[in-house]
Amino acid sequence: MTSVTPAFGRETGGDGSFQRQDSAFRSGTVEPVAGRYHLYVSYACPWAHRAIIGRRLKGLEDAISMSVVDPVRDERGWAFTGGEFTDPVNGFRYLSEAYRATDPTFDARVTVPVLWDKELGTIVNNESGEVLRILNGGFGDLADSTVDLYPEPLRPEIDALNARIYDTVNNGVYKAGFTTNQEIYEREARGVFATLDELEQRLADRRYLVTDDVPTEADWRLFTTLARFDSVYVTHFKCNLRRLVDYPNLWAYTRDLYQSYGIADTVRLDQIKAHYYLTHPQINGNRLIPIGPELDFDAPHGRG
Ligand SMILES: N[C@@H](CCC(=O)N[C@@H](CS)C(=O)NCC(=O)O)C(=O)O
Repeated sequence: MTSVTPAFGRETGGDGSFQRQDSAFRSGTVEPVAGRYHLYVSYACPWAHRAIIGRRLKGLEDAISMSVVDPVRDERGWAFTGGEFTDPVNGFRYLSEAYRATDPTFDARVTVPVLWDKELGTIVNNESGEVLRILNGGFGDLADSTVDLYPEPLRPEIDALNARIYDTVNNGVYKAGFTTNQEIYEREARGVFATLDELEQRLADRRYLVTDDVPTEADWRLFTTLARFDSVYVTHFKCNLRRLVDYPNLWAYTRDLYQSYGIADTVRLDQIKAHYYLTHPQINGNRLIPIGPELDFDAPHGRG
């Protein structure tokens, strides 16, 4: 019944579970200097999507440059393959070059997002939750001070939501999708829907997870998973008890966020689908990209 073939090398536990590696570079310090920092991202990746959204919401697109890796990668990892996927800052061919410039002994998995310091020529931080905090609070007058994704009085509630949503939704879909163990798959997949069911109730009488007025960090961290849910996680990661579109509140909430603050432009479903369906051959051996589903993110959301 169960198989324990390691699918992800060092990120596979002895029981076939997926165990995400810790991010290696965790400095929280930036100087609010325009043009000094650079973001390396993938539009495909839900973690990098947090950083793309933070940069947009805080009005930091002129102050912090950004380059995008090709969503389709091989065993050499994220790459700049030309065209829209180039690195004008360092001319890297592979994102691994940024990691090795920072730590020549680095030999773990190279991930996005990466916040890069052009002056020091090193990675500042490669943990997406921390990068989002740095974008929210670290850039002083360069950033839009009217937007605060992590307001002081709301922090305990945001932290609690983040912890639950990280474990059972953001990373929950990965734990369900990447495990080689049937029991772990079932437990993790059911856990995803237990949380979505709860969030569906929560969003019945409030516009956003924490407040009615404005989205916080907790909303955007949930959003990047929901935006990928029906196109990828239902099929590719077998989280198929329900679809996002089967949840009236969660689906309307997703459209509400999608249609606000110029976020639509950050959701690149073509790159998202290409990445997942083409680069996990252990899950999708024939590397076909599904034609659907047809989703209308622009349909009126009727919230707020
Ligand atoms: N803890 C990291 C995780 C980031 C992560 O795992 N990103 C994935 C893409 S979704 C990645 O870069 N994977 C490397 C690969 O697929 O080779 C964070 O939140 O920043």
